[in-house]
Amino acid sequence: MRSIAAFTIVCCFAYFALFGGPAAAENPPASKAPPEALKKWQDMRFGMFIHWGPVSLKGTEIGWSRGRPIPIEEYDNLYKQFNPEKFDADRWAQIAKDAGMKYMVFTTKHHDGFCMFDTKQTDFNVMKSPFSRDVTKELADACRRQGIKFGTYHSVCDWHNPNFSFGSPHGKVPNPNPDMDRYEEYITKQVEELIRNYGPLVTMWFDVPQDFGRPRGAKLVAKVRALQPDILVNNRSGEPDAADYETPEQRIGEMQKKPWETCMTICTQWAWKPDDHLKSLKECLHTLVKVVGGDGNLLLNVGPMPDGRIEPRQAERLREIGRWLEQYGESIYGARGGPFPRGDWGTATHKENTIYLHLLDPSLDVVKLPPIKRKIVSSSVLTGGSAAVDQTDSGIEVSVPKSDRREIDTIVVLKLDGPAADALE
Ligand code: JFZ
Repeated sequence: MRSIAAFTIVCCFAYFALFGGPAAAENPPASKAPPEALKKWQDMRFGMFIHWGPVSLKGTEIGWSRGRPIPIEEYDNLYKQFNPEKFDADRWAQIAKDAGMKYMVFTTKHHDGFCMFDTKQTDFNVMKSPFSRDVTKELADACRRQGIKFGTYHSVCDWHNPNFSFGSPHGKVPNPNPDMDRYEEYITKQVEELIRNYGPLVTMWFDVPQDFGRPRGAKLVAKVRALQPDILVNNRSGEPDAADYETPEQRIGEMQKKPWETCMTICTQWAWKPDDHLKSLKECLHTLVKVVGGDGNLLLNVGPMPDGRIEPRQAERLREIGRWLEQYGESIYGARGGPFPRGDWGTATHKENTIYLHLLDPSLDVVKLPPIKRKIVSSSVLTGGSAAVDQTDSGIEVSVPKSDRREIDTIVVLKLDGPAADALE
């Protein structure tokens, strides 16, 4: 019984840490981003997440390794050695572009409180490191040059700031004299700096509000929207009802009414870790296809090295993804999920009168799908070869000769006599 109780407590901590505490009845209705801004973001489908900071010098997890295993004093002084001389914002933006990523979200402050931008609110920032360059500004400018939208990840919890309720390790140590009103003022001023000095931003990606609370979260989001009305805000400000999108983490989200974005590491750690396990091309592409098949976006994370490079093997994996998208991106960009729900056979995306069937299991000789109320007027195989497609009132059967099946994804294109969006009976 005790283990069940303990597990329940951990889940509650995790939920409140991620999304904030219980609802406050008096919360005003939350505003949202304009539909056209949301559609532009959804059409992009694929973005680069970057977790970077002086902690890359230790190769341990950003925020979470502060205090355990890295002593707090040592962790907080890492910035005094931070000098990523090989940092080249244009090269990072080029790697994102070559990967087929349409937007970038960069950690301007993680839970450790260190600011990777030229903030006037604290000296605990990258301008005070030996590198003394505003890497956020350089990245934002490089993204604009490369036609990539730029957004910021800004942790709500701040385990370095004595005014926040909790500290390291893991945000589980109550601070002796917290002042959340002063902390709210601090983070609000930083959010204003980010939007005014680095914007317009595609998104403000908040994280781990802990006990910041729904009223403060709602005020913070209202401030963000007042500064930039077309910005997208995620569901981790403290007020999840103010969110434009959900943020399933390290997992493929489910098809749902609310817009959503899976955030996932290309390795296992968010920040750089030597010899970390790198996901295969198949894992990365299956994740992307299944996420879009569920009508979500994928924010795929890299953790750059302490010398300023994105690890060459991670960059190469991203280039492989980009080469696949160059050939088959029409089934991803601007596509919506469905109309068929995902199955062991694979998943479907669609646009106007077209359904893209992503057949992800090459061992299947026949894929059987439920009936649709539209007529299939033609079919083809985007990945090459041929497919037999048989439509009856009881369903659709698709078979691709073994020689035409692709190891990662065989894409069968169905052209319909009407919109694909509501084709399912
Ligand atoms: C959060 C961060 O903690 C993590 O470092 C990374 O930035 C990710 C994108 O977002 O992930 C969390 C946050 C809270 C919990 C788990 C993962 N939790 O409370 O269990």
